[in-house]
Formats: sequence, C-alpha cells, structure tokens
Amino acid sequence: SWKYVQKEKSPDMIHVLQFPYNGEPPRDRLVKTEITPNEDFFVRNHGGIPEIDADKFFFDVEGLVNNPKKITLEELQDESIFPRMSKTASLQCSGTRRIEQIHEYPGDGDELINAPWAEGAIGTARWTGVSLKKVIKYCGGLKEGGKHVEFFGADTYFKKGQVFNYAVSVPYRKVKIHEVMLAWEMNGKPLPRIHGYPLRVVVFGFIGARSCKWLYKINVIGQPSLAPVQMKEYLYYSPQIGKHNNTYSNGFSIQTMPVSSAIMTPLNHDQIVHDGKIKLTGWAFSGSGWPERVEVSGDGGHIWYEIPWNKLSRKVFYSWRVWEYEMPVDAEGWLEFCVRCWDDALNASTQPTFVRSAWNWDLHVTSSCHRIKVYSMN
Ligand code: MTE
Ligand code: MO
Repeated sequence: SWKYVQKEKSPDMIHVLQFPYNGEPPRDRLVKTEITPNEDFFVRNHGGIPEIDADKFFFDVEGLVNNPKKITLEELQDESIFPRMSKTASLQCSGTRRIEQIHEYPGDGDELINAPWAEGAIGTARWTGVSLKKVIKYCGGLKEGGKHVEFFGADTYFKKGQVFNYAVSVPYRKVKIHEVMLAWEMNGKPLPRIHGYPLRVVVFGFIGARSCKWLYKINVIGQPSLAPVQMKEYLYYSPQIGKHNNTYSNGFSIQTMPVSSAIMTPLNHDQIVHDGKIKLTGWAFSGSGWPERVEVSGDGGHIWYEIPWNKLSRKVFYSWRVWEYEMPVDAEGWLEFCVRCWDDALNASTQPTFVRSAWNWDLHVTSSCHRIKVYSMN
C-alpha cells in the first residue's frame, strides 16, 4: 500500500494506521474548500490495495436478478446503454472523531476495526458513474425475494486467523431511489487506486463502510449480507454493552449517518493572541439531507452563535457544509469552543451534548457536540 500512499496522497497526511493503511488530512486544510482534493481525501482500508487492470475488468451481477450478467467497464461507460450521473456528495467514516470516545474508554480495542480517527475521516467529492438501479434493471430487475444488494471488494483482510473479501450490503430501497452509484471518477479524474480503482460503490448519506471499493461482484439477496463487515462490525451498541455481554445481535447495523460537526481550527489546546475575535473553521454534515443551521459557542455551550448563511458553503443534498466564524472573545485564559448543528429535518437532539452520551463498544458515530479548549490572550 505504501507505494500508492506516496503516489496518490499528500505528503503530510496523518497516518492513522500503517497497515492496513488508514490516513486523514491535516485539520487546517480540510475545510478550506467545499470539494476535497483527491490527494487530501481520507483513506480507510481493511486490507491491502488490489492492483486491477481496467482493460480486462468486469464485474458480476448475480443472485436474485432475472438475468445475471458480467459487465465490463467499457459497457458500463457506454452512454447508449447506461445514462451517466454525477453528484457532489460527502463520504464519512463512522469512525470519525473516534479518538474522543477512546479517551472516555477504549472499548473493543480491535485496532483493525477501531482506527483512532480524529475529525478528518470525512471528505466531499464530485463522483461520476452510473446509478446502480439502472444496472439492476439491465440485468432484468429483481427476482421475487430480492431485498438487499451485496457488494464484494477485491481486497482481502484477516480477522481472527481467517481471510475474507471485503463485503457489505445495502437495502434495495436505497438503490431504488438512485442513491447508490457505481463510480469510476472522483473529481473529474479516474478513481485513484487507493480509493477503489477502477470501480467503487458510493452510497449517499450512509456510513462510508457501505461504499465498497474495488468492486468485483454484486449479489442480490433476501437478507443483509452475512459477511463479517456487515454482521460484526459497524454495529451500534447501547452503552451497557461491553466485552462480557456482547453477542453482536445486541447491536444494530449503522446505515444513515446522523448530524455531526467539528471545529477544525483553531487546534485543540492552541494558544491564541487576539484582538477581540477568534476565527473558527469547521464542517457540518447530515446523512439524511444537509445541515440547515450550525451554531458555535465560546463558553462550553451556554451561549450559542448561529453561523450566518454566507459563512456556510452551499446546501447540497448529501454533502457537508464547510463554515467559518469570527467568534467575539473578551476573556483571557482557557476557553471551551464547541459546535452543533441541525439538519433540514431538525434532528437537533441527535447531537448529544457530551461524548459520554455517544459512547458505544465499537466506538462508532461520535456525533456529540465537538469541543476544543484554547488558551486566549488579549
Ligand atoms: N471497500 C473495500 N473494498 N475495502 C475497505 O476496506 N473500507 C470502507 C469503504 N469501502 C473499505 C471499502 C470504509 S470503512 C470507508 S469509511 C470507505 O470505504 C472509505 O473510503 P475512502 O478510503 O475512499 O475514503
Ligand atoms: Mo469507515
């Protein structure tokens, strides 16, 4: 993997894990633009990076479809067969901001699953490809009982002495409304190897885990995938579930990302000399729409300031909004800055006030209000 990290990623990526390679970009750069440049886009891998020859590439569509088929990349890109689609959308790993939960209590402690992400395991790109619904239609549509669509990635990973292909599934209802794309382009360029070349899935609004990279097989099934990534990882447990009572069946499969947000600058524990104002920057995201209102506080969450519309990037369905705000500050000493957001469904209560209320055994979806402390000097 290292070869592709060096070739395809910015030299100052923060290497969260070396193998499998996991990395996120430096905080201050990530929210400078609404679209994340490919070389700054976070990378989340469970195994190695397969080398696939696009000229010989095809994927299988099998299971509960009327006409199972092998489809080449050339066919998929033939606009007389499949209409092309492009969409700007964010991809967020459910492990984003996990480090805050680790500081509470490290939970499962499985390093492979629980990479210690900070606020950078999210990015936004313009994806180009074909709607999966059209591909299923091309294969004669669903057979009776077809309810979930399973994706297989060509990478392998180890767990407890066994080797698996990466595999996950999404319910067909998500596919039906054109919210699942088979993409070969990221920001107008062929997918980088590290992001799934030559073909990946992008599931808008769902946790990143469902957006299978290095796609080689699609299988229509009657129940969610039985693969370990689907059944044993990416489960959300109640806070009472831990090592001694975890059965996997007492967690639920995380699909849609809830509202979440983060302050990217200043950095936690920065010392700042100011003249009555401190500039904050960050992002806000909702997997079921867009963040409608974003608020920041300079006193730990007692008084909140709404970020004006012209300091938030535009509203795009399934995309984050990056923001900046000049916070009025008079006090000297330690200040606690925080951010919270509401989405267009006003799901405000889904951003818990403190990380304690979001804690779960596998340390997913740290959607609590993000807090940092800075030392302020006039
Ligand atoms: N697909 C395959 N084949 N293998 C993987 O390890 N990781 C998933 C998903 N798709 C993964 C995968 C996870 S958990 C996330 S968050 C996203 O890919 C990350 O996509 P990116 O690396 O392109 O940012
Ligand atoms: Mo992820």
